[in-house]
Amino acid sequence: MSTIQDLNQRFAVADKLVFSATESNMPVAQINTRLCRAAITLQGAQVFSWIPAGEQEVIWTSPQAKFAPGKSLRGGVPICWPWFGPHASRKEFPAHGFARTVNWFVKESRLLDDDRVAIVFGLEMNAALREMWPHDCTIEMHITLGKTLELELVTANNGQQSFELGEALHTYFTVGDIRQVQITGLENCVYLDKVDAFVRKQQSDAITIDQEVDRVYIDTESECVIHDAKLKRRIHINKSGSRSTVVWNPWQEKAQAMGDMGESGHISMVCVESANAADNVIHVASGQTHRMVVRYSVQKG
Ligand code: TA6
Repeated sequence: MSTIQDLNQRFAVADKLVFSATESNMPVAQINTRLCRAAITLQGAQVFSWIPAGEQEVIWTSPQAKFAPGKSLRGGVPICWPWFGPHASRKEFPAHGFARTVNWFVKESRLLDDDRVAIVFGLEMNAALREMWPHDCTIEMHITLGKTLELELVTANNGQQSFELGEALHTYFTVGDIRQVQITGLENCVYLDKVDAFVRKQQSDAITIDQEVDRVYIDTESECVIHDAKLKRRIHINKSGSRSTVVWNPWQEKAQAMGDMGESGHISMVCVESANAADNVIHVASGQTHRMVVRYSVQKG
């Protein structure tokens, strides 16, 4: 793994993108421009803060989040890849795949003409990872940070065989009070209700949350909007190359059992995840490249 000095020599952009280390010695990319402030751990290529100019924090990271090598970080934008949820046949493999708990490397960084910062991360498929995922493929995460946050997860199949891919950008959003939030964009969609034995149901109205919610909405590429009455803002989520949207809030009891959600963490977060899961896992043929692109923006009111 590169040292902080090495990262700064090769990829820092003046004082707008610099690399530093957490107390636990994990490298972090810090972005500070006239458009936004943000932070990304190289472990998991995981954005864990994004504050567009004039806004409050958009991404929720638990006050109890553990920045520890090899451990998943509670909050931010965990990358679930190459499967979502438990592995289909090997229960001992990590939930949501391995991409979120291994170190990624920086491939490229750039300051764009309009002052956005673009960073490309790659993941080295070493022998241990190949044991869990024996496919010849390349994965990249392209992150572009400004008044909007754009994330592109690119999977290329370089092998002779096709494979099935499950994935999600498991984004935790900050909300003022989940009991005063509505999520629109999934009306009329079918979802698998994970808190009711995966029974298929249909969403009728906007989503409101006052208990545990864990749903995989399928066959939807719609824009979702998080309407936050307390923070008086709307977070827009636009996507392409993603046919599922997952909505999750563990609510109080499960949050407490998790141990890293903080005192009343479930009140101030909601996950709205752009995914390809369940019915929508992706068949990536030999030589094909699959791209999931997600864009977040914030409006007042
Ligand atoms: O995306 C929702 C979900 O799959 C839930 O079922 C819940 O367990 C959550 O992800 C968190 O998973 P994690 O492995 O990060 O604790």
